[in-house]
Amino acid sequence: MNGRKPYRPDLSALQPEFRRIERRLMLRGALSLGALSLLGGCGELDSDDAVDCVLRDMLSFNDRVQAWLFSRNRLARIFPASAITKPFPFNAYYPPSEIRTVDPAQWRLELSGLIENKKPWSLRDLRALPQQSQITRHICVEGWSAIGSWSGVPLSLFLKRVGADLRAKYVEVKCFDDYFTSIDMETALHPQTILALDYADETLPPEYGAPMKIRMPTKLGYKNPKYVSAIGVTNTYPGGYWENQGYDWFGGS
Ligand SMILES: Nc1nc2c(c(=O)[nH]1)N[C@H]1C(S)=C(S)[C@@H](COP(=O)(O)O)O[C@H]1N2
Ligand SMILES: [Mo]
Repeated sequence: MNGRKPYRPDLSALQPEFRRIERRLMLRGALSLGALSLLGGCGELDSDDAVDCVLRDMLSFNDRVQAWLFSRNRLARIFPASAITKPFPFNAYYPPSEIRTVDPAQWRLELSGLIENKKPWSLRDLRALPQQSQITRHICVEGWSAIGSWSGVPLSLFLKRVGADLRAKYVEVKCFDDYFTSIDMETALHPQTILALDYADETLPPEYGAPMKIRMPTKLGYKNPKYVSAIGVTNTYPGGYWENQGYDWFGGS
């Protein structure tokens, strides 16, 4: 494993600032953050725990606002081939020497949850569906972005094909390197969300998630799972590898 520390928002650092805002709001006779904390079920703002609770509520409020602003019809920017970043960077929660691979002939995409036909899919099955290409920008919260070219099966088409409940809240994704993430149904059905099988017109290589990654240019890097092994449709919040360590769940880009 590498020594990278998981990202946790340092809420304690916000405490003094938070208290100041609280005081100012009260001076102006506005609804105080203390009142807000009671509304949100955080208890009275007399302890640091309660302040922490309100700050956490705000993070989840932020998730809801992002979801509300998101539109299935708003497309991420498309770039010309000349803009492609070469070489495209590799990133994972481990170094390249620990990249895991599978035999493409053995690989299956497992399906679970609110899906009528849970028959596992082979790569051949996926290649037989209509494919779509995109040249888009991938943005990683660690401070880099890169433009790449992917193609594969639109996830919306796939979900309809297998009889997924499209009114469900979440699509969860599991990976064979033990990574996992989950997205809102709205993003799953976005026209630029694809089950990517190719990178730069070649079979997706191991470093970028072979044999299949889910590419969604409307979401940050950590929401774009590589090495995908299973997809589930559910109404129970599934979380994610980085999301459970403090990254925001919606993760729009
Ligand atoms: N299975 C898996 N998917 C993953 C990760 C991972 O560690 N494992 N890292 C995420 C992060 S933080 C980033 S920035 C991108 C990197 O994708 P790339 O190697 O194609 O640049 O993969 C995402 N998907
Ligand atoms: Mo990332």
